Amino acid sequence: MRYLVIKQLLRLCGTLMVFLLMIPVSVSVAGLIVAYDSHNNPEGGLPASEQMSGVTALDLSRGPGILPNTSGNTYNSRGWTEGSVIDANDFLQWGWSFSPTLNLNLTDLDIRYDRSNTGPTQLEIRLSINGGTFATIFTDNDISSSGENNFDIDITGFTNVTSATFRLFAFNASATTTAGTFDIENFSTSPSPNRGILVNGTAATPIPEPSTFLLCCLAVFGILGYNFYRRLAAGRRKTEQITKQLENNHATG
Ligand SMILES: [Ca+2]
Ligand SMILES: [Ca+2]
Ligand SMILES: [Ca+2]
Ligand SMILES: [Ca+2]
Repeated sequence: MRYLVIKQLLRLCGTLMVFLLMIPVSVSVAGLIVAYDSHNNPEGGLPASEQMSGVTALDLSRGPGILPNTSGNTYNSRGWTEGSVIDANDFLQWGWSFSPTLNLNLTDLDIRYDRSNTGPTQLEIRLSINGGTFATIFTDNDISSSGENNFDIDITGFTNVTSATFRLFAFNASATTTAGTFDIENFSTSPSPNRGILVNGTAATPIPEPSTFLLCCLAVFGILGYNFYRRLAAGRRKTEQITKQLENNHATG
């Protein structure tokens, strides 16, 4: 009976070892990749306020066709085209130039903005990953002059990202002078009062050491158990031999 229980335990050990070997070597962790705390910055680029460990963030910056608007507290710009299509030079830009993790997968973009009464009424956000061509990820044909939140813009189609450049092209302003402005505003509530742009995603990280430790423990337990099982089996065979011998002696005696 004891011999059968040990045999079953050894089988279980083997199954557990195979199961642990099948566990993937990394796990996905959801998180913030870059975020920007919107401040007026007449000098130009605004560094990211937060970035995922190891990521080299790009500044929030302006294309050559727009200018900083010096009034107000937020990242405000003027000089947006009055045309009904985008001007290739009138954009805001953000993102990151390097990520050490090859398995960085994007999930969503959160952004809050507004415009002045004569500011641009339409916009388009485009994204380029790993130095590739820009793809449109979001359009807004009615920019609110009192401010609007745009949560969870879907960017799940962008995977294995090492670098990313977002460009927001605003257009269809009714004045390109100081009056026609567009600015990034911080969210007043969730996801954070100190962020106006957030890019989220998942990163693959190595699985922690405990699985390796467990595997070693199981291997040691398996070897010890196997030796014990062999000794027990040998003892059992010896007992059977002696019993058989005694029975033979009794039969011939
Ligand atoms: Ca312009
Ligand atoms: Ca504003
Ligand atoms: Ca809108
Ligand atoms: Ca979000």
